[in-house]
Amino acid sequence: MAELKTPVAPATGSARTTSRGRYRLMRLSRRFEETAHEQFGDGQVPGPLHLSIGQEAVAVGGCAALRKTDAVLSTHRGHHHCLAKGAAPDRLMAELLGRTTGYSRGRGGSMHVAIPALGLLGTNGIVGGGIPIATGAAYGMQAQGRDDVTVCFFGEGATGAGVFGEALNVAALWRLPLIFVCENNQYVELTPQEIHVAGEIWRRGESYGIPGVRVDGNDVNAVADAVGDAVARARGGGGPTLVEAVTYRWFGHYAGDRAAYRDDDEVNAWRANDPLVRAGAALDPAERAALDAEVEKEISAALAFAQQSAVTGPEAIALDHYAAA
Ligand SMILES: Cc1ncc(C[n+]2csc(CCOP(=O)(O)OP(=O)(O)O)c2C)c(N)n1
Repeated sequence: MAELKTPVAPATGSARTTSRGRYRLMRLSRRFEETAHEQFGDGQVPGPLHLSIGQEAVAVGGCAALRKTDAVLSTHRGHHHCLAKGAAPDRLMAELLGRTTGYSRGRGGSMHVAIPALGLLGTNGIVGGGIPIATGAAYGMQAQGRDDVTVCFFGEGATGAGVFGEALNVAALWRLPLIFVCENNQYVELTPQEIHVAGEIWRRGESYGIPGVRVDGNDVNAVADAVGDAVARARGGGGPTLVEAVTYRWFGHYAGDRAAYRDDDEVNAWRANDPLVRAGAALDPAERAALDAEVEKEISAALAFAQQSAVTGPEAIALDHYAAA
């Protein structure tokens, strides 16, 4: 099979540091997922789909201070992390639709996206699975004498995994350049967090000497400031930080879950606290409309690219197992 030639469009510079850039990326993420959801409904997504709609500010704010050479570890709910780290929407859409031009040649779907050239070291179907990988990535950066950092996104459900405690210990002991970002969307699969999570997440690092902070995860600037401070400290050798960003998952756990276990009033209150609307309030309405129109074009092009790409066949299974000698 020919090598993929589609250029990667990294989100760098003003894309994540200005109000305009942050709003645009959040809008891109929102429209990307709405489009993927429609495709899922049409039977075009051959795999599960977990939507992060309502949580865009955590990813965009969380990646705002990052360079291409910094690493990000994502989760099963990771489209927004991928886009915020610079993934091209066309190749990401192609992955979801099982096409040969997808980031993993259409073999993995949304829970198996890795883009090493952009520092995106993987979405992950194993709850908490990104945490040890992030710890290793941060150790590698430190061992190589680089001033790059690793940001590890995970849900509040993952804080119950044993590996979280192990990672906090090692990260503190070795002062690793690692930022733990707990994206607390308040539901762990189909049950509210109160059933699974004891104590205060942002204080979990206290006894290890890891500073922690809780932020409004629907305020992109608040997330960017908190994670930005942590990134600056990590780059300077100051070690890890734990950031808890409180947000809300608008849709069910997976596409198809009608989330009947939630109260309408609760959902509506969180929808009224839309992080995208809040980010857009900083812009002139005409500028916002122009950005929305740009995003619409980009999403249409991404979908067309995916739809026009070849469907991945069984022959792809044998590719990429060994590095070229
Ligand atoms: C090790 C492991 N246990 C259980 C599951 C099944 N599972 C998938 S998502 C999920 C809940 C994750 O909750 P959270 O970490 O809060 O992330 P969110 O879904 O809220 O984004 C569970 C239990 C899994 N994928 N991996």
